[in-house]
Amino acid sequence: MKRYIVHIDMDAFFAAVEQRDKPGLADKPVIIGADPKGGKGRGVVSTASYQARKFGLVSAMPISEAYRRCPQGVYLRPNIVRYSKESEKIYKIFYQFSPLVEPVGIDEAFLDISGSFHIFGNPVQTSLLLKEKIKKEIGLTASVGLAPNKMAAKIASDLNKPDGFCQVEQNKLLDFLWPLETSKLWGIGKKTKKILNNLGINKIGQLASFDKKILEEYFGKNGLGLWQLANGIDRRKVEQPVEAKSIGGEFTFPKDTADSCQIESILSKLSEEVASRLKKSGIRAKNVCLKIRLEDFSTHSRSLRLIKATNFYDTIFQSVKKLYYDSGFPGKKIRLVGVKSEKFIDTKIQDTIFNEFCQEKKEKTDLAVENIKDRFGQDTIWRGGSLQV
Ligand code: TTP
Ligand code: MG
Repeated sequence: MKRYIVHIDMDAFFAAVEQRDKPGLADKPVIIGADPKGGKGRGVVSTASYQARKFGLVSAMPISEAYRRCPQGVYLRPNIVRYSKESEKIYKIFYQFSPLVEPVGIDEAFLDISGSFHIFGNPVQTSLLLKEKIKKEIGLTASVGLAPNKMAAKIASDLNKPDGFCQVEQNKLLDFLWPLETSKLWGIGKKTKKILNNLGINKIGQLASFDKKILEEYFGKNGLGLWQLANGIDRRKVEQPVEAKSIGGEFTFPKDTADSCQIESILSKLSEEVASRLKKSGIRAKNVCLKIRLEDFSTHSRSLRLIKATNFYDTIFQSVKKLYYDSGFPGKKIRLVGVKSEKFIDTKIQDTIFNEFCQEKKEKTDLAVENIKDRFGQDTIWRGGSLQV
């Protein structure tokens, strides 16, 4: 059966929501990200409206550089909660067009419409209707790629942004791919691109006609994968969501710090968040990980395998504290810390420690704290360990 895969990606998503909601911003260069503080701010650009992109602004650019390039821009802090709510509404529309939706990000998904396009007409009409519905009901524009596979659909959605549409038909797939730079292909980052360039490969067409064996020598089994993609072969299915593989959070200090009190306090808050999300998801984690970014931007991670899976704040906090003090970084200035839990098991599966009295007590305390927060707000109750900052 012929496959029709749609890749849809909202245009300048965070900025577009602000432009829609705040009067007077529609035609302005709008930058969402850290506070530029008159050019002295730290942090990066989350996204820039298409008007701001004319000044060369892109995601992940230091906010100070963005300010230098576009001081007249409107700089706003991100409001993730609002964007997530919009994302939920947008995803509801996706599901009206196919049950087979693979979320890629807050503003981006694959839809397999092979079995559903008949309801709306043909695949092109379905894709255009999807775009139209989002514009009408949400007030935002999206760009859509329609192709026989995921790789080509993803490339196509990016080609005519913003408010773009691009169809790649099966019999024109190679004509579409081969003139493009190899970096357009999935999985080709800077490192791979450099090796390919050294082999004299710049365009996808050159990769497609290159000796498979030599590619395998350079890239192992990925070599064959790259060659297949270049030849338009991509049988990956649109995968419906699987459960999250990790739950975690990060914090960037306003000023790099070596103060262990401050660091512990943030680790405590992050551990609390992680424990709360684990409990709400009905899971426990076997691994706890600590991420540290030093002032020189080098990023380090440490992880601990717990004897018993947990969703207790105390266990998570004690574990990350231990990871921090064993890491060799106490005394060094830290820019960012993160706490992550992974390797989940369902809480319905009992293990011995879960029934032990002291663990039950800890769980009851955690639940009581959660209930107070849910009823009276996140800031109504704090743990002793979170109070130093
Ligand atoms: P993208 O879809 O990559 O970017 P975009 O929607 O802003 O622009 P485009 O029209 O090119 O699709 O990311 C979606 C949102 O994710 C984006 O609006 C802001 C956020 N984001 C970041 O916070 N940091 C980043 O580095 C990137 C790439 C995105
Ligand atoms: Mg987008």
